[in-house]
Amino acid sequence: MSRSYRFSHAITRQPAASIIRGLRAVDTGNPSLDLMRQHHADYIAALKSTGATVIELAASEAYPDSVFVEDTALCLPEGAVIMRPGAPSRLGEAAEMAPHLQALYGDVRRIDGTDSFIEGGDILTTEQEILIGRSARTNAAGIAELTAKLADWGHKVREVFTPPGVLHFKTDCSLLDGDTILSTERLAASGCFDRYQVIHTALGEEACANAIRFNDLVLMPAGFPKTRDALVKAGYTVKEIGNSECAKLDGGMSCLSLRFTPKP
Ligand code: CIR
Repeated sequence: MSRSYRFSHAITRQPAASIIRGLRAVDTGNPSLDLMRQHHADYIAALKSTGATVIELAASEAYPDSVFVEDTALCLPEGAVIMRPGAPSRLGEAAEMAPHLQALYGDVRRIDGTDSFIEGGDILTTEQEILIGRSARTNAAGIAELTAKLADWGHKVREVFTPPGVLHFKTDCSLLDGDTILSTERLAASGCFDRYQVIHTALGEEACANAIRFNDLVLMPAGFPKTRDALVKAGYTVKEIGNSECAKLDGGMSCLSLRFTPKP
């Protein structure tokens, strides 16, 4: 079926000038907005090159991290669920995404429990199940609420753990195809991917674990040659995208889009 990596649509949002106030675990300097815009354009061009429709939203200055649209929603074949980000400065971003998904989907639900926090970066959808990593941004109440809200769509949800000090579950892993995950060794060591084939990021290249399989392409951040070569050798068509500026804000390939095939 390949519903976890074949998509007709993506949504992106232009980086805002306020990105210099974006959240980061370690301050390695502010990103260059110009270079980030160039990388963002390359990213959108790569998505479009697969035949997908990309809905490009305008920058939202009120939300410095709003270029990282993935955290605002979970998009599935049956419908979409609006998240409730655990970062207070990002809470309002989710509501801003809702009307764009409502325009495309017949069923849009919301995480709305006041104790529930959950961000899309902690959710990995595979062909068989939805893995949700508990993290500093995603708590047990958020996972429980999402699990309940997905029940009638028939998805199997499995709670896993984001390693300490890692922003999101998908900071350390990506889906490559129906059976295969790209993962850092530290995350795979937790056993969460024991039922999958795993390709490890090369030692010292852990920062490229956040890639995306999008139709026939694997988009990965540029500058990680050993892992790139391993993916090419395994038969994937790899497209490298500059990520130096988003990386300063702990962002990678998955964060920059919502990927889905809407059901009206
Ligand atoms: C944040 O800390 O929320 C942003 N600076 C980075 C979000 C990255 N999103 C993602 O991994 N899905």
